[in-house]
Amino acid sequence: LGGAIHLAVDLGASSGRVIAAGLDNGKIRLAEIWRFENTPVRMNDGLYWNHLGLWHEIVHGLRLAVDQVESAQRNPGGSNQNGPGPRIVSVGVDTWGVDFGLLDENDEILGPVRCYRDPRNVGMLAEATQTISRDEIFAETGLQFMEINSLYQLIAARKHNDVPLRHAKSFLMIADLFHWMLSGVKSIEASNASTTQMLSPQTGQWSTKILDAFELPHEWFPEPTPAGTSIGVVQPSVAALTGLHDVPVVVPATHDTASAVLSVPAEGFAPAAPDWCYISSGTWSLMGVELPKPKVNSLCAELNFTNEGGVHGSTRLLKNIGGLWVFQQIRAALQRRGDAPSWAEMVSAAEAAPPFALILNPDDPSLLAPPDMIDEICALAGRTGQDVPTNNAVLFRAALEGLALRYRITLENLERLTESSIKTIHIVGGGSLNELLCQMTADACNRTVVAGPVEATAIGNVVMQMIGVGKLHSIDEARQLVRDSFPTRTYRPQNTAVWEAPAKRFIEFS
Ligand code: LFR
Repeated sequence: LGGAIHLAVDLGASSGRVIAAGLDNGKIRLAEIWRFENTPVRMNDGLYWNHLGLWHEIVHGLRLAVDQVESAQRNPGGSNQNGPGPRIVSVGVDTWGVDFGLLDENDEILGPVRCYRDPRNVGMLAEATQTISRDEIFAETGLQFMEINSLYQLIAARKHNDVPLRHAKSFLMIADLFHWMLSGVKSIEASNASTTQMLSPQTGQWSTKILDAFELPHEWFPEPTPAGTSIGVVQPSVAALTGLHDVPVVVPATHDTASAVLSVPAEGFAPAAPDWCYISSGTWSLMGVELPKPKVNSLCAELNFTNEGGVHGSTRLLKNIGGLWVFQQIRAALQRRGDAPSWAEMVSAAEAAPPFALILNPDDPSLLAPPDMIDEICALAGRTGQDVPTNNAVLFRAALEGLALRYRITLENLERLTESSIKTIHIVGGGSLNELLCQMTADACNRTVVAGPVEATAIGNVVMQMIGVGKLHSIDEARQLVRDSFPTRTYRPQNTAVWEAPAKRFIEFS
């Protein structure tokens, strides 16, 4: 890579990366500098993120990036030898939503950071609606009801008389926490703030009604910062560790889903009547449309869709679907049993397995954080009167078919909500590489699927930094660049009729 380089730290629920990105002949080029695991840690009854371990990996990855750039400056050569030498011009972090850290009056982090699958959140939605009704919460926030949302995590903390909560003076979402570690500047980026269920989708500001109802101090929540803002430069202590001297910290759309949707290679930005939808496919599948404004109405509440804040004032009307989590956790359960199939082996076993031997709803609450996914699926099969799977291939296939069936229902509901007809489904993220799942999606939904780019979250992070430094000027321009830079693969519906009966059974079991 030559010329201006942007460093994207992209943290997902199972791994993190430091990626260097730049333009080469008018195309984005990405170089993965460092990849590390991210695993929630169980301690006593709680589930946490190892935020210091993550920070350690981030610093290491940034140092490696600087080393590589410096070595390229010393030894110009390679594909960009005629262009200017490489130089790092910005850095930004995107992460999953809803989780947060708290700082005390001295700006010290208070305790470990909780993971959204922490069991203490269970029951907190019911608890919240004793204070203010479900309808009112929805009218204020436009967000789908999930007990993982920051609001319910805060209510859980209050109920447990949590010491960090009692001493808190600042609230930062996970990406903000890392931006603060990088720059020393506290800010809350808008797209991630919108996942808290404490923000108004209409104004983009914190909801006074929600904060007051739950006695959450307004001072914790500064005005949300728009994506693309330069909040400062890498602070000297971090520059000493990484070599990133005076490099601006440009916050991207810090919610990974917002970044992923930004890099969907579709034509147009936030159409009022969308004819395409997206699935950001990873640990979760986030399926929805991009709209010019939020849709906070009774149908949306009934179908439990969410209005999350996107870039440049757009709204992501979407549904959280259990995603590849079930598939990943089946593998983790097998690993504990001493068996470790590769992803490719799991997918080919699924392909060869008999179809629809088990109908599995990936959003069954029992699958959110079970101690052992295989035991839980077997128990769920029993509870729904289905044969308990006796071989692994049936489990693998059920995890993928269940997703495709859920996509089918979500698509119908999206069309009802937006009163438009969706012609194309864009699948971005890691799941876009799963050919079996892409074809199942095309068949179950009877729509054309366009798969790719796989690196959607990192690409969205990078293009927003490019907008932030003035290299790109609009979302349309960013998407054109994504289209020019990354190939996609198209899947046409083939075998659609066989999905009719399973779709009916799926609704019975859900
Ligand atoms: C995807 C994601 C979803 C959010 C979930 C929990 O990685 O960010 O958008 O609902 O993780 O944070």
